[in-house]
Amino acid sequence: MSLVAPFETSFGIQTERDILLLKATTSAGEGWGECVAGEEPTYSSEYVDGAQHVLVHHLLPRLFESGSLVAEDVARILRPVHGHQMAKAAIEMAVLDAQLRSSGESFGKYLGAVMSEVDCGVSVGIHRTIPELLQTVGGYLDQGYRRIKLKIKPGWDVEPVRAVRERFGDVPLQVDANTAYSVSDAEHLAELDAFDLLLIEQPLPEEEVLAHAELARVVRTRICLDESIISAQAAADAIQLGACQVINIKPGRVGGYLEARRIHDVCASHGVPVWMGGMLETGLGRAGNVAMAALPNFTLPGDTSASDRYYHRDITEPFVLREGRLAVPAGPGLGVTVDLEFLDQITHSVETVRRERRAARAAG
Ligand code: SMG
Ligand code: MG
Repeated sequence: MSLVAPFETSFGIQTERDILLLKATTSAGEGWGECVAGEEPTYSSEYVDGAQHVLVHHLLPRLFESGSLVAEDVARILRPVHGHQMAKAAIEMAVLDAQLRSSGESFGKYLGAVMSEVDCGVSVGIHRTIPELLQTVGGYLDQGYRRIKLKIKPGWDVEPVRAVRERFGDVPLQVDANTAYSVSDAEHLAELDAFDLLLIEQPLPEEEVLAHAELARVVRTRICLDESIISAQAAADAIQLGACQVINIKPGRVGGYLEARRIHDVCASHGVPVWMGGMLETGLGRAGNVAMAALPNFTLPGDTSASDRYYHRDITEPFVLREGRLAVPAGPGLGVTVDLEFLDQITHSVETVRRERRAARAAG
């Protein structure tokens, strides 16, 4: 799917998403999962073709071998396979959707949502010039977004932040470096303290958790971790080390909505606020993310933007921004309907993986 506008981060420019969807056909009914891995392994080590491979050859066979299961079993069954959180998350999401569609419960209700709509922010990519950036930010503010996140990298940080502050006053503002700095940049990053940012997201490489704690002693602005937080254990460790004061939760990055909820709970118990990240999801992933963003410790606006921020046409009914908020779907499961005709038009390939019947296996 083509993006409505190119999205540049410190690791490259994206103009489209090659999207891997997973449809689970279970005894309870059907459910959908969206794999958030990108085309290239640049945000993390996962990428969409690799995710498809590991799903087909390593994850789904294990799932099928385990016999009858519920969504709450998926992570444990897949644990022997290391990593591949985005692929695992897609399976768990599809199984959970099938389960909840059949029981009539919404994702929000199941996860523990306490709000019927959520405050939305928008993530603004690196632009060629500051006037172009200001035009984009102004357009999003006119649409009602409640928080702006600027992507930064060395050479595109203090000046764009200053320009946005000067033009748009005290709009809630934060930055995301996607690991582009090193701890020796601490003094430079501290220059951002002058702009009263909500947070600085993932300034250093994901494995450099201790260096984030060191950075936090030099920079006054709160440090938020994204790429580093791959599990609830990683979240607990990072908090204890003083490496972050805020956490960005992305279900895909941590193996699914159930682990994401554990991170929410760990953070809540430590008084650490969280917010919902985004991976340019379609209406499917957006539905799950918006539901999760309605949990009580999601106290900062998320990268849960409206469908038209990403795609001219979504594969579900579009999510529309109203007064800077999106409504949490209330219907069973994800609560959105896939436009199968449109999906069919934009689908490049379909691969079906079936559970082998025991008789067939016995017959060789
Ligand atoms: O979904 O609105 C969105 C994108 C939010 O900036 C965003 N995501 O590191 O937080 C992040 C990036 C990673 C996605 S790059 C494809
Ligand atoms: Mg990020």
